[in-house]
Amino acid sequence: ATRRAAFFDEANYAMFIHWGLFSQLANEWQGKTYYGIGEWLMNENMAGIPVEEYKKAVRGFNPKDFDAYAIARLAKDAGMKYIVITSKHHDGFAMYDSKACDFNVVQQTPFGRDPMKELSKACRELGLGFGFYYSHNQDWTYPGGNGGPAKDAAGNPKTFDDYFKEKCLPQVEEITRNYGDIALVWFDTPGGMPEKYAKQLVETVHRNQPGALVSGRVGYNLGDYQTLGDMETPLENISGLWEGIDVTNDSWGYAWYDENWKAPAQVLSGLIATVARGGTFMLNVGPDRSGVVPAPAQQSLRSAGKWIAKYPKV
Ligand code: FUL
Repeated sequence: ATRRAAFFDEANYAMFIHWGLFSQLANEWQGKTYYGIGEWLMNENMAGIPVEEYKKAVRGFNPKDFDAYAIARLAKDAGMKYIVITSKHHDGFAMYDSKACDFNVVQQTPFGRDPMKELSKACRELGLGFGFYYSHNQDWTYPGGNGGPAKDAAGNPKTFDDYFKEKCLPQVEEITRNYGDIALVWFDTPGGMPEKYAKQLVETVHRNQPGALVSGRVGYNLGDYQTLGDMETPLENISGLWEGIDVTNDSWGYAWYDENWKAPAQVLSGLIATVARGGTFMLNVGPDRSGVVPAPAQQSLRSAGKWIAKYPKV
């Protein structure tokens, strides 16, 4: 635990990446734009896309300009120390080569590559830490997942336990075994999921990755550190290990219309407000339809990074 904590304490600035099938839809469905956080597009509060329809969208997923090294270099230039990326968000689509569930980037899209292999390698080569976001409770497309269908394709009822055993746990085994050493697993939105499942996930991560941290959002205070609310800037010192998370514009996942980019000074004020109060700061970017981080976000991060580079760590 000490080794894990030391990493977190020192590497106090990170790149968060929300990237998935939703990035290609970019808040647009059947010609209509839905405003809000892009990765929630299929949810009933936004476009309300039926599961079968959403699954068909994989045919258009081809972010052919994705360049893992370009993203890792951007994080470096920005002064960041590690990258945490969505391996599976609430929509259930795995952005890596998963044997546990075929609703994944390698098996079902024209893109056909495993971008997580590429990015984990690039991070290792450039000396950056690498971690995965994994939505453990919400899964809107797998039967039995929270927010997902209650029955499978054959009409059999499915429970959360089915989803957990068939998909969630096997996928967490995959992301903690197949990508080398990882820095952390960022579970999210535990909701009403029973504690025994959260416990099993924590055990799995720590068994496969003794050096990796588990985010507080795994639930039941079982994580190794606490995360503040989304886009929350702390107003006072907080004790223990904790992180603040924010966006470079308004959405986590890429939204075509969202141009509300933070200027370099805003990026720095979020970082300073968090780090000065004892936390670590994770700032999000959402690669666009072609797999590239939008240019204005790149510019802000790089220009903030130049300022950071001028002041050596004490
Ligand atoms: C949340 C999720 O529901 C959002 O989509 C996003 O991933 C954010 C970081 O955590 O609460």
